Amino acid sequence: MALKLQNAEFIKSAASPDALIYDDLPRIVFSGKSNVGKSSVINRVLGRSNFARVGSRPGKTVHVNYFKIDGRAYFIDLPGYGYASVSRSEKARWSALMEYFFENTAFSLGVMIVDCRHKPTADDVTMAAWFRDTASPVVVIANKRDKVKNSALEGNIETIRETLGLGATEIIPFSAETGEGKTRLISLLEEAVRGGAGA
Ligand SMILES: Nc1nc2c(ncn2[C@@H]2O[C@H](COP(=O)(O)OP(=O)(O)OP(=O)(O)O)[C@@H](O)[C@H]2O)c(=O)[nH]1
Ligand SMILES: [Mg+2]
Repeated sequence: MALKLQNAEFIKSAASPDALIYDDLPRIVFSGKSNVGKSSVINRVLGRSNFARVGSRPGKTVHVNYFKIDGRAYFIDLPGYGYASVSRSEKARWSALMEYFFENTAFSLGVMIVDCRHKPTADDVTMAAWFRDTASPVVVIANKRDKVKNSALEGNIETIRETLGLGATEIIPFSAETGEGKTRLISLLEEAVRGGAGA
């Protein structure tokens, strides 16, 4: 049965490990640096204009946001990283929460979002390694593709692949603005949910 992506509800924002959700529903995890477009990608996939909030103050909240999709899966919007003016204590809180999350959370699909225009940052490289260590399936979204010339696309995708050490991991050129890449991402999301629980 197709996943009714419009049927999405916000469940909660978890600020600490004890607030993370561990039940039987499959989990799909969205991660990327602050302002890369995590919320915009989720909104595009759900066909909603501002459901996962598109941030006006990037990097401000260190929360793990849970959305329940069609009563069948969670989309998890992880807190962004790499925002320069975040305080040292907030950065420490981010690291502790993310370390706990990645060590204790099994998921059906990791959706790692990077900026199609730029070489991935050192933080992106760390995040890619965390995903790799989980051994869960991962797809990389090269977002903001609308801002990249066609002639530069292939080279940028290759740079992303090499910098993150992705091997054969799929990279989808994506635009939350135009919807490019959405059909492919949705088919991977459907497959992940059909595949069952996070474990
Ligand atoms: N041109 C273009 N702009 C985009 C795209 N995706 C996101 N944006 C813009 O990038 C900015 C950040 O988007 P968000 O979705 O809030 O990014 P985020 O990763 O959720 O940010 P945080 O939650 O603060 O970490 C917004 O101004 C979006 O409109 C895209 O594909 N193309
Ligand atoms: Mg966001």
